[in-house]
Amino acid sequence: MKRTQVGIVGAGPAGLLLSHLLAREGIASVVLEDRSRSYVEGRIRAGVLEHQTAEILRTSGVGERMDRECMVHTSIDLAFGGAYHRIELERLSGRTITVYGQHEVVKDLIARRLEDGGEIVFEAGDVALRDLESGQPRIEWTKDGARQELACDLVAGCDGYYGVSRASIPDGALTVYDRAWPYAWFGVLAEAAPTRDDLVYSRHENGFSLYSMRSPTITRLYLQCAPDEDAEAWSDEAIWDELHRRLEVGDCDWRINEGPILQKNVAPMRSFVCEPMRHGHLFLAGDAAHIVPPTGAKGMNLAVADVQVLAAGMLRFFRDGDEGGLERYSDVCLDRVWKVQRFSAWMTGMLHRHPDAEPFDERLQLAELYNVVGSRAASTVLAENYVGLPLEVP
Ligand code: FAS
Ligand code: PHB
Repeated sequence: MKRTQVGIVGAGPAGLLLSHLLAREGIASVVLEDRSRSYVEGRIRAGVLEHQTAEILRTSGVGERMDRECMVHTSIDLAFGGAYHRIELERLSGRTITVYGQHEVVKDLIARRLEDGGEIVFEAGDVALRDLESGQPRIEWTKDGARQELACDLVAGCDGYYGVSRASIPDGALTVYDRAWPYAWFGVLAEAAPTRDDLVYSRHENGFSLYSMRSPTITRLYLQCAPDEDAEAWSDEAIWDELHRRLEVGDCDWRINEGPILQKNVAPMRSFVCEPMRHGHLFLAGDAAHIVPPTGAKGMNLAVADVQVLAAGMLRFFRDGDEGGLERYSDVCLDRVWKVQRFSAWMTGMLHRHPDAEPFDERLQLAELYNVVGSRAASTVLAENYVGLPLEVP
């Protein structure tokens, strides 16, 4: 039977970064991914890296292309009440954000792991976790018709919300907190040069909209829609009309560039946390343990924070035989997870049209937004959370 120190399920940002950080400390791992390499590298997801996400990529030696191709932003704009309102992130928090697609981070991490001789098994079907509570956990999968098996000391479940890892934990062992939001995001990726430097979050009477980007030639845009919206029912013309309507508000002299739509899809919005983020020798990280609505641009950043804590705990375990870091892993991560859940729910509640909102609720929502942009203290709270709260890795 194959053997390694850490079996990692999932080749998204969490699994790949964990494998990379462990390898830098001489700890062996095998990553098992059920999709193909091209699929995971082509999956368009997050776009905004917190300060320390960019830093850990840079300091761990996988930030070169990011530094060449990314866009560094010092502000974001909130559009509401017929006007634009700037939140000066760097002036208020001393930090900036890095705009660089998650799929680019995934490409960089895969390339580096393979360059370093790392093992990533793509198209690993029917992954199953065994003996998680014993001293000898195992992972099974099927590849090219043959059932494979891996013995490992520790298992990292980095396989996202729909993965097998959390589902492998016995009923009753987890406490789950779950909220489905009454709307979704209609995501559009367009071959159209961005025409504005900063991201725009717009609260409009028709619904929320977000203007973002991926490169000097690719714009990333979102429209609030119903959870069961059919993306294919929207013509390109209808999409652009609604984006212009919701984003080019008031006296703004700015127009979105139109261009070929490369991808469009509807992503449901959920807030989810499972506690604890560990069961026996299985450690959950990233979306496998928690989901946040994307309004705060936190999903991937939270996954990156988890695996920095997990890698440090695993290093103490393998190097010193000290389980202290692993024993505190869940508590340390959940402290941050709930702060980020709060921020993401606050941003979401403040900017989206709620189907059952009363007129009073809508005026309260506007008052919340005016309070944020009218108070240095309130806009500093937004800025500090948006660029990323300091991460203490024990
Ligand atoms: P991931 O889901 O990225 O990776 C998990 C990996 O495990 C995947 O490659 C999957 O194929 C694999 N896997 C799943 N089940 C498996 C199994 N049984 N066996 C083996 N492998 C398995 N965040 C933002 O900040 N901004 C956004 O705009 C944004 N948009 C999103 C849109 C969508 C549709 C989704 C689903 C999420 C979005 N997110 C966004 C959140 C997203 O970026 C996640 O937070 C981020 O991908 C988390 O990374 P991981 O935890 O590594 O999980
Ligand atoms: C993105 O660029 O995809 C993006 C940016 C900010 C968000 C969510 C998504 O809050």
